[in-house]
Amino acid sequence: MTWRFNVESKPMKPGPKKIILDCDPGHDDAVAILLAHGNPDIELLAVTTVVGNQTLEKVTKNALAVGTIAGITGVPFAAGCGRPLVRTIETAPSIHGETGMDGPAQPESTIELDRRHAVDLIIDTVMSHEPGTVTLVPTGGLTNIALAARKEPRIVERVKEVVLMGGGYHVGNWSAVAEFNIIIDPEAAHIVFNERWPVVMVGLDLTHQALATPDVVAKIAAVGTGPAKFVMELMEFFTQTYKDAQGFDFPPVHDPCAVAYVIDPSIVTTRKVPVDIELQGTLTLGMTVADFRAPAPDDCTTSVAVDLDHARFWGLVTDALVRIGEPAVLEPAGLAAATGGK
Ligand SMILES: [Ca+2]
Repeated sequence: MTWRFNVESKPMKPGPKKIILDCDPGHDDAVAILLAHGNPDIELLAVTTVVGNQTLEKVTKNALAVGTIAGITGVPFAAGCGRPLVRTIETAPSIHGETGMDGPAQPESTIELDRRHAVDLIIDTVMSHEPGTVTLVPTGGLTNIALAARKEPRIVERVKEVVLMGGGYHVGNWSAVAEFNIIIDPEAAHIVFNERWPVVMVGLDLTHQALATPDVVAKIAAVGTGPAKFVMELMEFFTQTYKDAQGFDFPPVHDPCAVAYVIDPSIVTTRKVPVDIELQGTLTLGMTVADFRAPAPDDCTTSVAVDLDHARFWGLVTDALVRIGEPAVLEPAGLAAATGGK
């Protein structure tokens, strides 16, 4: 064998990480969209919506509003499934309000919805990119992702990994042991966790470390832009509902943790463990059952997020808001609406 060296070649700097954000905005989904858009190491290929925190119609309207506030252009937004695969619709007004994103006023969207179904947009996007280059980041129920895997099974080996917010290996938030995104469509979660693609579960164990503490909110306030003010108003509402409904002093901002992991995996410590979804339990439906017995089997494709670097995580969020700045697409009237006219 002859080794050839090219003295002029330099190590290639890896390009931005390509992601599809599948979400149900949702206060924390909104922050996830802003982080994905504002971070230079992420290329946002598509934003897709799924029933969850509120009805599909409401969360889709919210996604478009966030896209408008962030000044996102050239990224397709598409609506997906309006109900879970098997179960009836369950939404979360106690946390996210009647609109799904209560708190700040919303501007009229300047973004036109893509005409494709989200499932088709996900498939088209994955199939039209090089294998191993697209990461799926679901931050809602897994209905769209499960359906995409069933409709076009070839996406499973083409997707780089699925980094999802959902589940929890020792705590629930919608039952004693189940987390909202999983329990609202446990059959979809079962499909996603049992496919052969790598799955990183960014669950409550991790996201309950991502609290929007007063020092964090002060740093966001100091950014001083419309989008930053929008985030502050989201956090104001979220703080109150998390206090009233779940007894938190400061709200856990779940969804951007999954985006942060994609940006810089060193911010989130993970551990490889088999995870499966309970579909039969009378008390444990939707539980993400993690098997911590060591060693993990060689063919294990799932890992769970364990520890968050709180300061670096919120540093990423604040930095993204600084980079987004004051988007030009927001007319003064729209900005006034976006920030409650204050
Ligand atoms: Ca969500």
